[in-house]
Amino acid sequence: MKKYNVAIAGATGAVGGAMLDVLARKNFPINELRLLASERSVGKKLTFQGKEITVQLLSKDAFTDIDIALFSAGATRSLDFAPAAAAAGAVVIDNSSAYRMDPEIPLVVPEVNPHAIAQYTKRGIIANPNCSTIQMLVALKPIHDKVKIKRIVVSTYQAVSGTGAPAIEELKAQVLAYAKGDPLKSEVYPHQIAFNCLPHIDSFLDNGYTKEEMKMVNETRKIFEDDSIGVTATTVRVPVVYGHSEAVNIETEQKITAAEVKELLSTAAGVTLVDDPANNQYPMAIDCAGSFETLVGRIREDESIANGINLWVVSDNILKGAALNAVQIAEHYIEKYL
Ligand code: NAP
Ligand code: 3JN
Repeated sequence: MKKYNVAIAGATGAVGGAMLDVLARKNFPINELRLLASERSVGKKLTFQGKEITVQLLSKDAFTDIDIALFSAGATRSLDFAPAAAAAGAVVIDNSSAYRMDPEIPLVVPEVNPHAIAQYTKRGIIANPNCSTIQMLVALKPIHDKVKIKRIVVSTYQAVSGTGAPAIEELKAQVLAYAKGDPLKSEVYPHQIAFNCLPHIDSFLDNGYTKEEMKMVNETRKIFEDDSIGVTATTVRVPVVYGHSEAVNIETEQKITAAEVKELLSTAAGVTLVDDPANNQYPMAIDCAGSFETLVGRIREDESIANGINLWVVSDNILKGAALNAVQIAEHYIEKYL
């Protein structure tokens, strides 16, 4: 089997660490693994499949002989270094929002639009969507193919790990302080996150929505290749460590029953149906942590309109929402294009 030289830009971060984990769990065919981060981490050692690898500086000349460069070092680093990696001959799979809406760059969820990967030749970069978009579209794609979705109304319940390690620490510290009756400190979020919900993810825009909400609108249209689909989102940060949950309401062109949706999703790629309310079985964030699957349940007809369905969709935001989706893109790329 052919093996590939892979670089991870942002290897010391939360998503970078999950990339190492996913590459190992999938036994990805790696020849050399090059780990890149900021000056702060140069010389640090990370372990991959029992071997220590020394972290090197993310720089424009760090990509010689690399076949695949996985980027998760933030949008600014992607803008600064991804073109150099592509020019050096690597295909870049970028986890940031830097290139997602660039018309020359494919935005890919392998279960949804793997054909778009072919467009990588234009710039040598493939974009990974936002975590909240990915899990929603994994669940909706089979329904969209069958009865065409006209409109999506989604509310998210997003885990603090989406903000990175300091946010996880802030939640834990606030829970401990609350239990002791001590004052709670908020540094990462503008308000207390413990025992609270913040309808505020990323910054606010002039239209009153947040950037996170508009990512869900615009990325859905690009991935479904349908600018007519109506999408409206409310994204909320909740005191959960891993796993984003979403209440998704859809209106379809043709009628589909809840039973038909369950049947469709029972065989859908990347989906596990967890829908047995009589036995208290439904998707929960605590059950998705570490899983490669998107869990879907609470499937029922929206009785307020002719053709409507409600679903509850849960997935590990760091895995399918970021690292796993990127590695799956890499798998498709080597299988079809390298
Ligand atoms: P994180 O834990 O803070 O890690 C950031 C990584 O970027 C670290 O490896 C860090 O290296 C590196 N980095 C930061 N500044 C750098 C610089 N100037 N030069 C080189 N490397 C630098 O963040 P994370 O949670 O892993 O998220 C990283 C990025 O992934 C986010 O900014 C976002 O763009 C993307 N992301 C996407 C999704 C999604 O929805 N698909 C979800 C989460 C995150 P040091 O350790 O040396 O500082
Ligand atoms: O907040 C979350 O749950 C997901 C966070 C995603 C994120 C965090 C920092 C920067 C992104 C993203 O992927 O959209 C970015 C970014 O690259 O803009």
